[in-house]
Amino acid sequence: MDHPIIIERQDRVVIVTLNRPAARNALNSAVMLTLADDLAPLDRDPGVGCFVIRGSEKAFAAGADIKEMADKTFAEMYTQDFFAAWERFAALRTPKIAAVSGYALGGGCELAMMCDMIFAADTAMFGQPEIKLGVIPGMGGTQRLTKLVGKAKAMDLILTGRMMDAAEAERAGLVSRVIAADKLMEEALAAAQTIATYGKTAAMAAREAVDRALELGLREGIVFERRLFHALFATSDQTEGMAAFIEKRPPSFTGK
Ligand code: CO8
Repeated sequence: MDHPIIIERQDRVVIVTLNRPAARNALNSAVMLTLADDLAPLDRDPGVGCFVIRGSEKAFAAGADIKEMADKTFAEMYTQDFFAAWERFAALRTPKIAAVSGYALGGGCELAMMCDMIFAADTAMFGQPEIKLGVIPGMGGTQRLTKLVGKAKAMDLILTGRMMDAAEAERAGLVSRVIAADKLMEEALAAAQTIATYGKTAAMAAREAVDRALELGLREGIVFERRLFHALFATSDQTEGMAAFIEKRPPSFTGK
């Protein structure tokens, strides 16, 4: 059996390719557990500054694996806490970019939303079609999509099961950039490489602070941000970054 994901390294960037193209990258337990297990040590590696998650040209991922789920009972789903391991992927602290080409449906859209940014090819199609299968999103879709695009669009997508294209997804605020399909990886890698040149401590703190905006009230969020900002003055990257600016030279960050 092919490995469910392929991991490649380009300097400080790790490219993760979902590798079930014949099944439109349907997200089965093997994909979930391999992603969580294989990315955990890379997340802790100071030499890794950014992840790029991609699928195939046709499908980023067409959702949870319906064939794997179809015969499960409530008791099996509940006692196994089916899909709880996705939280381990969402909790990775290294910045992660989803490079979405083709379908990002159901769990595929939810996986993209677990990333910090979504870069969409102009071929990308997003949707939460679970209602058509007699269920609802189960990997965070009702929560993350609503936080990201608001109730109006989230209800529309989740209740009708329709797809939205990349342009609509960008207008809705789900997607950071829409890119010609043949330039998607080039642009995603360039952004990942830029992020990876910065200090990993600052990059982790930045994404953690932005994420908190989805969970905290404004006052607590601003205090959380300010405390992290203060804490970064304990890093040599702060000394280096500010000295480099004053000395008019490029900084050299170490993540320390
Ligand atoms: N699961 C399993 N197999 C899939 C899936 C899937 N989600 N999507 C596609 N496949 C398989 C097809 O069965 C087909 O297999 P085979 O060749 O053996 O017949 C193969 O991939 C190719 O698929 P198509 O021929 O349909 O390819 P098309 O290019 O014509 O269409 C689509 C692509 C539009 C993506 C279409 O395949 C489709 O609609 N797929 C299903 C999309 C969907 O409903 N996704 C939601 C899944 S449910 C979900 O994600 C819930 C998440 C939360 C669960 C949490 C549990 C706790």
